[in-house]
Amino acid sequence: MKGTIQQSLSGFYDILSDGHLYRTRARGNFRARNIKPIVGDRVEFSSDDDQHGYLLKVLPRVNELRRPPVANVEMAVVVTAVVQPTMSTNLLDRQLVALEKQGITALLYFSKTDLASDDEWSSFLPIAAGYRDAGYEVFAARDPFDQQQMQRLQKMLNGHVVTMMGQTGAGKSTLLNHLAPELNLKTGEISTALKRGRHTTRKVSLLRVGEALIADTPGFSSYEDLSISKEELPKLFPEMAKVAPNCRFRGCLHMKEPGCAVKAAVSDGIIMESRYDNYLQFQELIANRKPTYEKRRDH
Ligand SMILES: Nc1nc2c(ncn2[C@@H]2O[C@H](COP(=O)(O)OP(=O)(O)OP(=O)(O)O)[C@@H](O)[C@H]2O)c(=O)[nH]1
Ligand SMILES: [Mg+2]
Ligand SMILES: [Zn+2]
Repeated sequence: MKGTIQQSLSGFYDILSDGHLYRTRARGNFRARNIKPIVGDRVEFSSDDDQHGYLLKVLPRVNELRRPPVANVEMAVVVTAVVQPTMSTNLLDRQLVALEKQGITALLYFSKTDLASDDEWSSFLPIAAGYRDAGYEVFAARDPFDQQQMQRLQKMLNGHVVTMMGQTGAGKSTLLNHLAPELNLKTGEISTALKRGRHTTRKVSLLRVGEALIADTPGFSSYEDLSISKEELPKLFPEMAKVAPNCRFRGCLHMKEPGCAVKAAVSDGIIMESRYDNYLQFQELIANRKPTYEKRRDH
């Protein structure tokens, strides 16, 4: 049988298969082969009855996040509050770059839209449109829990392993509670889910939200260390990558080069200025962190 590990706890692996949960133990020499099954893993298992069984084989991983350890994450819901705190497109773009780097599809959900004044809302609208034009799926209804929006989001998540991302207090748990009220997640306090602290359990689990499996966590904390090369960065901005073939020079970094199609697209209002500014700032970060980057690359 095949399934997905939903939870791992002291030697047991709970495997979800066709809506059924099986509590299994690993059989065979996973440790000797240096394989540690983690949540999100697609696995083969045998079962003695409709509740128990043995984990036999971990199928090849598409990707693997370290913190928290989750395999095969295909999607991330990036939750960003439009107000409270003031929105930072810089932080959002960092998260998007990190996700692009991992090959994870980002869905942009904007929370606290109900708290925005009419003025704040009007200045937010072009930002939402900009991300949509950049190629991202955007969820930004005036009512953050608008039923149609919730249905559209749930539909996109179904069948996938998903991680939540976003600043603390952005509204990740709140959103999940609206998608699946039975979860009853704690909100309004720092979440300790999946973090290995002194007082937290070593349990790592994915939540069942409709037909999706979701990690309620910031996901991975690679915001600061963009271990990305300067040549790679422009490829992680999809809207820039799209027009880059029209730049005069191949390998154009869209900085000082003449005949740059990206800069032209920014001037023409086709690419968001904030995205381009953040791009330049990330390039600067990369330039300043070059030694660290090269060291890391060795292992
Ligand atoms: N009015 C309003 N309040 C919201 C919205 N989203 C979240 N909140 C409130 O913001 C606070 C923080 O929300 P949480 O869902 O706990 O935030 P979180 O992203 O899970 O935070 P961490 O678990 O610490 O990472 C809570 O008091 C929520 O009720 C929203 O869309 N509108
Ligand atoms: Mg939370
Ligand atoms: Zn260019």
